[in-house]
Amino acid sequence: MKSDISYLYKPYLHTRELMPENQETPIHFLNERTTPIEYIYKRNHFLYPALDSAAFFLPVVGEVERPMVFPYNYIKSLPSKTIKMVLECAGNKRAYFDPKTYGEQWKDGAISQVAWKGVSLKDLLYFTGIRSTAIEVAFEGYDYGTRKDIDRVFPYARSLPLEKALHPDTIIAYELNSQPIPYDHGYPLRLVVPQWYGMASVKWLKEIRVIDHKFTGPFQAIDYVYYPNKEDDFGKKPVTEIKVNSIIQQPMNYSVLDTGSHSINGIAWSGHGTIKEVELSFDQGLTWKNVELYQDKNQQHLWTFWKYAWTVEEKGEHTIMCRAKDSYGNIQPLEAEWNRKGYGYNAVYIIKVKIE
Ligand code: MTE
Ligand code: MO
Repeated sequence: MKSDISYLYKPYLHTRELMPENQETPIHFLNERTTPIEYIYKRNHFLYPALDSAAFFLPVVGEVERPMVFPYNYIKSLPSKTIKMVLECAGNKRAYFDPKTYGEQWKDGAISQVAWKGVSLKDLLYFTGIRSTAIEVAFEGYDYGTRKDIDRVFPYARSLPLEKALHPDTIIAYELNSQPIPYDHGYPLRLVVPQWYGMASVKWLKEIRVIDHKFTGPFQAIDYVYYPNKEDDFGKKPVTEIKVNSIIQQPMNYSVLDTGSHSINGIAWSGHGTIKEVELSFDQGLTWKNVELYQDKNQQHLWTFWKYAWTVEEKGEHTIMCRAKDSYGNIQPLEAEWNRKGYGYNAVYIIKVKIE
């Protein structure tokens, strides 16, 4: 009799750093539409913050008509919105940049697909009103720390231009995958900004401040900026929307396979529109074959699963390339746009397999 030992087989997060905690989703081994909470990647700049009861009262201040403090329970009583979306770190795939760039050497797993429930930020700002002087909204988290290039203790904080802050899908979330947001993902209240890389979605919200100037905290003015040059800051641009991207989940890079038929499958995503096409090339990019896409009716903010049935008889090494195209015509380039801090890597995904 065969006994079922499948319970022994399960993936784990892949640790890149422990303090602060930075861990990848085991993305090659998951096919759920919603990443289970224990497999959601973690990206932290500081140690976890200590929270007290003040964390259940969210102040909205600055260039507003009526500064207010919103209690957690009151926020939960307002009309809610659920947003299912890709959460991807801007540093995802940094390890593939050539020349190498400093920072966490993320491979493919600084990405998850999650469901948030919360209140549109614009609904809270409706209560406070906004002065005509306002140009941005700044968000501060409870976590803080120091680092060598900055001579003060500073919190994790970022801003959004007014237009993005007022978008109905920009929410103050209190649930993740139908439960209160776990502590490590931003309990009790978290800003959630679909379509933008993860750095925009500030965890452990302490304060929201409407401001009449450009926010210049380190996580806005120094980090999360594309610097195209090695030495100078010429041509710098802020990191915002998620670029069109894809991975082959299976087979794994450098695996050894039998001749015959194999399923090649993976995911593709974009912060700009939806995925329109995923293509594979078996001849170094000379010709491309369309693969089958598996999409929901409302594919907005979600990744697309794709699959291709590959039959191979020729033994030896094979290169498989994968690229996605979104509804705005953005397509993954052969070479990623190199930048000093290693953000937004989205070159064509390439694996090699050996057929024996
Ligand atoms: N918010 C706070 N307060 N502190 C942080 O370090 N990291 C940001 C963002 N929000 C961060 C934060 C970055 S860079 C990413 S990619 C996401 O949170 C990661 O969210 P997660 O840890 O829930 O996956
Ligand atoms: Mo990130």
